[in-house]
Amino acid sequence: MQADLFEPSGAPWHERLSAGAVLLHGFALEGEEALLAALRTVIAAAPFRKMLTPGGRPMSVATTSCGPLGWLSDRQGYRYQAGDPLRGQAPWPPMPPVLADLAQRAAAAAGYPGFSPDSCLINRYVPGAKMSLHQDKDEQDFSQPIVSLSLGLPAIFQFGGLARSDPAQRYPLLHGDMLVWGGVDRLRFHGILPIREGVHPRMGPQRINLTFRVAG
Ligand code: MD6
Ligand code: FE
Repeated sequence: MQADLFEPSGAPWHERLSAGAVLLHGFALEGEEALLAALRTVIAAAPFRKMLTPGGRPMSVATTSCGPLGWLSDRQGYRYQAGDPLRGQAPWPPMPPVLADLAQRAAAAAGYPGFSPDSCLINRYVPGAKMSLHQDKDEQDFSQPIVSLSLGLPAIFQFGGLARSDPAQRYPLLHGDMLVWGGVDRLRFHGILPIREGVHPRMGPQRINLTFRVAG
């Protein structure tokens, strides 16, 4: 247990970033083993692959998904799809209950009760990989939040405004942190700065981010 992530009471520290966004420090550390085992199952079934941006360039992160809908990017654009093109349009692996339950509990802790994701996008970053400023706007229903789980190497999260040119605040995201956002912040631009070199004691030289969504 990393005591410095917790208040003296032992309670995980919930940090409100804005009206609709809450950073739940260390929220996923309890039950970490089951969570990582579930993640390994998903990755073994549907391996990470590098998708192409609509412009035709490979993304610097490698991606897979679980749940009824998976997220895709290619020259046709971004979308959610029930079949995995890498595996002959086979269904994406089911979302492990331990992951769905964690996402639901995080959403509730952040003020979004009843969250029931139908998609979990999994991104793997090696040192140097990044995520440029973007909006998450491929989902059908913006009344539902997005719940993100960070594992492995630390990242700097950029939290911008509703216009790409708005100034962005920066927050570190550490192993076990969860970020929940929705409401008035649902369409804010955000991104991840290039991951710094390092080796995480549990995850090795990588960062894995899971984002849970109601996509369909
Ligand atoms: C990442 N996250 O943390 C990328 N999107 O690697 C996202 O793009 C993201 O963390 C929407 C909500 C939370 C997120
Ligand atoms: Fe995003």
